[in-house]
Amino acid sequence: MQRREFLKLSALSAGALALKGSGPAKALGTPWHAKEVRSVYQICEGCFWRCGIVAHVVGNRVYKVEGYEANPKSRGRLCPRGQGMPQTTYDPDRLKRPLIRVEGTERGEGKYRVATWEEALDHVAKKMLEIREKYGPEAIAFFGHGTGDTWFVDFLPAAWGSPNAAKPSVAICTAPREVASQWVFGRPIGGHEPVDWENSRYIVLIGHHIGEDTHNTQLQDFALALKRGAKVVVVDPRFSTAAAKAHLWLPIKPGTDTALLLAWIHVLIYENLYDKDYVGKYTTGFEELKAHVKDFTPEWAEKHTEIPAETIRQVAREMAAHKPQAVLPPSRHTVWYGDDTYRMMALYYVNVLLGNYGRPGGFYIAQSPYLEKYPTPPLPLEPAAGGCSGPSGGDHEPEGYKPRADKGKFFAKTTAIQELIEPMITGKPYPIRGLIAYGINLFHSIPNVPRTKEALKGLDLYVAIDVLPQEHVMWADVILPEATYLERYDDLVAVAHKTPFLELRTPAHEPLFDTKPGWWIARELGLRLGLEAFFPWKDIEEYLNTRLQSIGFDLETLKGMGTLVQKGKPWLEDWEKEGRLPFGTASGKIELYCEKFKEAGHQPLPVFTPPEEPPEGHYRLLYGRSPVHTFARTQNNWVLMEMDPENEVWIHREEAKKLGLKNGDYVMLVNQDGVKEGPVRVKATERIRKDCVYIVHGFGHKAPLMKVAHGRGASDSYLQTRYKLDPISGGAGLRVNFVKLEKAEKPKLPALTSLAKRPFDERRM
Ligand SMILES: Nc1nc2c(c(=O)[nH]1)N[C@H]1C(S)=C(S)[C@@H](COP(=O)(O)OP(=O)(O)OC[C@H]3O[C@@H](n4cnc5c(=O)[nH]c(N)nc54)[C@H](O)[C@@H]3O)O[C@H]1N2
Ligand SMILES: Nc1nc2c(c(=O)[nH]1)N[C@H]1C(S)=C(S)[C@@H](COP(=O)(O)OP(=O)(O)OC[C@H]3O[C@@H](n4cnc5c(=O)[nH]c(N)nc54)[C@H](O)[C@@H]3O)O[C@H]1N2
Ligand code: SF4
Ligand SMILES: [Mo]
Repeated sequence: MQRREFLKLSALSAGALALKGSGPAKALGTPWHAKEVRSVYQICEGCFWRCGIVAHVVGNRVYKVEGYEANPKSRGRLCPRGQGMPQTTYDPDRLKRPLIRVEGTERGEGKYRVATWEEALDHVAKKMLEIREKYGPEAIAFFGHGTGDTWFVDFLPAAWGSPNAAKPSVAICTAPREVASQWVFGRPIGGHEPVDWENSRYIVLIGHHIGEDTHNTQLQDFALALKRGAKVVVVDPRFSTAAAKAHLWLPIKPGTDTALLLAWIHVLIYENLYDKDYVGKYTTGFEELKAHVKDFTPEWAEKHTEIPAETIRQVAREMAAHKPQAVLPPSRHTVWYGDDTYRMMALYYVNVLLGNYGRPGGFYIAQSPYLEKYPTPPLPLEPAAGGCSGPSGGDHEPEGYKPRADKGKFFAKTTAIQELIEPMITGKPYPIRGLIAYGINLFHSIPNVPRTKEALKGLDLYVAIDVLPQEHVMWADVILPEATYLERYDDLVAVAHKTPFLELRTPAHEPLFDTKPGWWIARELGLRLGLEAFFPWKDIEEYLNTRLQSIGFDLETLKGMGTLVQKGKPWLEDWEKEGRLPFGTASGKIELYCEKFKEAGHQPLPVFTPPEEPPEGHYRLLYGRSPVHTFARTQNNWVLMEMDPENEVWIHREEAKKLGLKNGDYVMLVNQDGVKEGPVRVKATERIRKDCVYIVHGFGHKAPLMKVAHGRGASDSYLQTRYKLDPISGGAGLRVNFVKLEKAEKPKLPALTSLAKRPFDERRM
């Protein structure tokens, strides 16, 4: 490693790792930079782009992480979050030992005693078995997110026999785009959006705020496309970072994108601008679509979207002029207004009319790398949580097992995490009495927090497996502190991509304190639950090695290379050479009309429903990302907080003036149900429409033990007491909440610098 490079970075991270402040004076040993530096291949856990990284370690400290050149997710670079993430491991506030809630105290009081792992796991297992005895295995729900969720939401519930396993990254994120993609193309979009940025000449972003949404290589690709001269159009009620780079910004009225997309379909078809050969060869249902959009003229769309008809027409013509190298990438967070599957269908149809799916400059065809599971006896249930599949027929329901508690509420097979809260309260359709929460932020990720709190209060068992004393964690009966990403192995990560690949997480050092990796916790729990047949491996290295042997590989070799890239088949051409098409739909083609939706009582073609208007004096609450934070998981990381210490509420300058507010003032946000959040700083700007306000998600922590995060900014989640269920995908539309602004005092908070300097004391609880 280059010493200069190392020092450059360590100037940032050595400070971050609180080297100087580690307690009372100690005799000076060998300086860290004179010791042996080890380097291991790791995977960043800063977000779910999951960049391959190299961690440089001295003793029990990672001093530097860098992007791994050979890894397709990072290509040698990291986003700022990835650079700052190691601080999580050395956060003085992190969870350090298993904790059991003090007997006689209520959930939410936050009174705990330290326990051994033995005692904590025995306690959890005993309670789980009692619940199963009384109500059946389905009465325990498993919620989780993160690289380790494979153990807790995929494997353990399937072995245990509960179909109630769910991730917020589905029903509160990707469900509409995945379900629509399954029905239109018979393929998923998947974790890595298969957009061929490299060859794209005309890019239309709907919402999708790349630049604030900083998925590493996606942002790199977007920047390179701009550099190559691709034209960019951004449709957003807010002048986002991407809009600032675009050739055209369309400040659409929130919630009316489907009208815009239908009008684009209209222009492409009725002005004969679409790719006729492509449509003829690869699609079914074109005539139905054509008839459907007959009246959806740009003039019709103008009334709803407030975008001039001429502009709508002009963009459609420009897209067509660049086809097939014109693309409308799907955004990721697609749960907006409750009719989101239709919006995503319409978005895919525009792409198809441009002839870009499976063609350079459009979408490539992503494939998963090949790898076998570790051999175990057949699991009683199929893992349910990742369920993003569209076709809803044939749910796998083996005899003796109940269907998921949200079944029948919507059309697709997707698990709707927010719909599993209700049975915890009402006992309907059957009781859910226990919850295992792994790496999910119950109060920041699931809408209607009061309801979630009510549900937690009534449970017989609530276990949190986490790394931080987040508010919801301090409600649990038993808190199991996981080792952080840098300290553990996880299962192999298999990424569907243009070049499918596998990546490995190797521990950089031993877990600090009395923390344990997720695989160990899951296995120890499994053994106590009588599930030993499903955990036949003795440790994780044996498990990983056996899986790798299924592709003629082994763990030692992968440890030395981190990422294993396979060959893909990205273009339609590649498939046609083999005499087949990649579409997994019933017809084997791209479907522009969905018979199955019709049979189920939905519309077979995308329809537009105008959104509800804000009540008098209220604004629609929009939300998004900060480039240096991830959800509500990074606000206790002072390295990142130094760059962005609080969120702001964006409001149009004229609206602010009307309310007597100026830049830098503080307000409370009060939602339609009277819930108050804040105080939060005002950003009066021309960069947003007058009918909405905007905040970054993830702030407004109410967890006193998270000393850096506590009390800074406002939470969008607490203001989302309402959501609108997408009846097809089960997605929870969150943009149906309204707020007004009330003047408030600037909060008095300790300076961040004073918090950053706290010692990292290994003895603290
Ligand atoms: N730095 C960072 N990056 C992240 C994440 C993170 O936490 N931090 N999270 C990652 C994850 S999991 C996800 S899902 C993605 C989310 O990021 P995206 O998928 O890009 O999210 P969107 O919801 O499409 O984008 C939010 C934008 O939508 C705009 N918007 C609001 N309402 C409307 C509307 O009605 N119409 C239109 N056209 N636009 C509207 C908002 O003003 C905002 O600019 O980000 C990913 N990247
Ligand atoms: N209001 C609102 N809700 C949203 C969104 C929004 O924008 N606004 N976004 C939605 C989207 S797109 C998504 S993908 C989801 C994300 O949903 P989550 O993944 O639930 O979001 P986070 O806030 O990152 O919460 C992660 C939790 O895992 C813990 N954690 C971090 N690292 C580890 C680890 O290594 N091990 C363990 N065991 N725990 C760990 C954190 O302390 C935290 O408690 O949220 C969705 N919900
Ligand atoms: S995009 Fe950033 S935070 Fe996400 S995995 Fe990559 S480096 Fe980490
Ligand atoms: Mo997401």
